[in-house]
Formats: sequence, C-alpha cells, structure tokens
Amino acid sequence: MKIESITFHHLNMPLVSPFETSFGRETDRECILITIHSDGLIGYGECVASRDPGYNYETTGTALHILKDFITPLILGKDIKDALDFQERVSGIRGHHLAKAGVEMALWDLLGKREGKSLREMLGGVREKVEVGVSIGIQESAHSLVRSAADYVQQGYARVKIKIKPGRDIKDASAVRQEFPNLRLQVDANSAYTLDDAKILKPLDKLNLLLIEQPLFEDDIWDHHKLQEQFETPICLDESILTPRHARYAIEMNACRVINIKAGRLGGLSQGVMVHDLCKEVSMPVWCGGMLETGVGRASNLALASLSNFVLPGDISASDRYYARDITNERFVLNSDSTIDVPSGAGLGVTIDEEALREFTLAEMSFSENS
Ligand code: OSB
Ligand code: MG
Repeated sequence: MKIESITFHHLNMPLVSPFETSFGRETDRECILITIHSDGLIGYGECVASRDPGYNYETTGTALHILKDFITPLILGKDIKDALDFQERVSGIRGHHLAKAGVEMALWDLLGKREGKSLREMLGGVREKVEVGVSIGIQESAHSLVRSAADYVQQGYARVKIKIKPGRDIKDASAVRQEFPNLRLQVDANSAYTLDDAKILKPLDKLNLLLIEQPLFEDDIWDHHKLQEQFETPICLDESILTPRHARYAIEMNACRVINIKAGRLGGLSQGVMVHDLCKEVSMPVWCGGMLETGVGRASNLALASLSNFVLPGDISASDRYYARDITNERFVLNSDSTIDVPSGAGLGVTIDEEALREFTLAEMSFSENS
C-alpha cells in the first residue's frame, strides 16, 4: 500500500464522568486520530496516548512529535506491505509504542478495506461477540463506589474492575464484594505499591477477586514474582509488559498468572497477537485492556479480543460509558449477556462522524507525498 498522505487530529473529548486512577483524574480524554490515504482508500487509527505521562511516559505531545518527525518520514510515499513491514521500518525508533500502534491500526484498516476483510478475520479471531466488563475509577467514597458498581451491574455488566491506590484499597474492594458476593470482580493499582506493601494488600486475597492488576512498578517484573508467591489471587500485568520478550520474562519468572493485552502499550496489534500466542502456548489467560478509546480504538479492541485465548472479559465497555458523542457514526452497545458484538465490516468496520471530529479537534496536521 503506497502511503499517499497522513493526517493527525489531536482530539480532546469530554468523558461522561471523570475517570480517576492512582496516577490522576481525567474529565476529558485527549488522543490522536490518524488518517492514512492510499489508493482511493482511507484507513483510521487511534493513538491512545493521553495528555499527561501518568499511565506511561508517552503523552499526546510526545506522540505527535514522534509521529510527525520520525514515523511519517519513514512511511510517507513508501509502499508498506503489512504490519510487520511497518514494524521493521520503525524498529530504529526506540519505545514510543503508543505512537507506533496508532499508525499500525490505520494500516490494518487500509489492508482490510483493500482485501474486503474485517480486522477480526485478518487477526484470526474466533468469536463474533466478546465478553466485556467495566472499569470504575476511584470514587469519592466506598459508598459512592458501591452505588456506581450497582448502576453498571444494573446495566448488565457481569464483570467489574475497580481502581485502587494506597488508602483506597481494602475498604473499597470489600464494600463492593459485600454488596455483590458473586460478581466477577478485579482491582487495578496502576503501579501504586511496592513490595513492602504486600501486607497492606494481603486482605485482598480473601475477596475472591479474578485478579490483582499491576500492583507494583512497571519495571518490577521480579518483585511481581515475589508478590505472586505470597498471593492466591492471580497477579495480572499491564504496564510491565511492553514487548513479547517481557511476556516471556514474566512467564518464565512466574511474575503473574494473567496478562492484560493492550495493542497500544505493546506498539501495535501485531505485537498484541504475538503476546496472545505466547500466553496461549503456556495456557496463561489474557484479556483485552482499554484506554478509554473512541469508537475507532474500541473497534480494534473488539477484533483483538475475539482471539481464542482472550478468556477473561475485556475493559471494553459500551460507547455510552465513555462518551455522549463519539467520533464514529457507529456506537457500541452492551448485549444482555454482557458482551459486545465484534464489527464485521471491512477493516475496523467503523466510519467517522466528520462533524463530531471537527468539534473535538484541538489541532490538525497533514503530510502528503508532494508537499
Ligand atoms: O490501567 O487499565 C488501565 C484507562 C486509562 C489508562 C489505563 C487504564 C485504564 C482503564 C480503563 O482501566 C479501561 C477502559 O477503557 O474502560
Ligand atoms: Mg491497568
């Protein structure tokens, strides 16, 4: 596919409710929509970097810099065969996975549109709908958290994840567990603890949780091993797994029993599939994480989560959990069995609401072959 032009829309979208994690509180979400033109077709990709470097070191600012000044010159006017060809071309750029993954997504969308295949088919997905849950941010009190969880359970979500941080952990998780004794429940600390906090976290082990996500630092794969030894509940790694190599380290070190796969964090869907395959070989369950995506990234997550070893529900909620207005014409809705349908159209299977896109655009930059 000859890359004729690339456009970046720096977006800011209001969330329906603030989202608070151990690293901060967001009331709007920034991201970057990537549009690539090739041979009369248009491919879309979402770069899931956010305004602040809280989840990882990338931001919409660093991603725009890498996208414009380093990735664009490597692919503009070039004939890119597929995702792996793209990965090869950008392999000289260290890190910056969120930036790379956004472009890879747009290439998959183009590839699918050219071949008349859905992303699910191209990735080898085996399901037409995927089990999903909801990720609830830190609330004002344990009481308001329980109310929020009750609201989502009422809407049909059969799995709930709550965010925790020091001082807002055991009491919050216990309150939700007490109200919903049989709910599939899990917690996510986003790296807020150290190994010395194992004692503080230990009561979580009695709450029958599906998993404890990323309690320790991103670069602490070994300490996660030490923590997992002390816990019955599976430890799940998110931030620590940046490459298929890291997944292998975690498996070999028994640092976790579950891995959260995010194509963005791993640098692209192709890398997400590799981590999926590695985990499948050793019977380690995986699930699809989320980054509060727009309809574009949500379509991508649904396709990825349709692969066979995504056996735990994903952080892929319905569009209305995030945005009153989205940039896609398609909105994703929750089915009564806590699933969401995987798009079946060519590529990502979504179209852009140009008016909504204009409404949320902070800045727009275009690069084409002859300029
Ligand atoms: O750690 O899983 C995370 C959102 C932004 C950054 C990191 C995380 C999250 C979520 C939200 O938990 C998941 C979703 O998109 O619903
Ligand atoms: Mg997480």
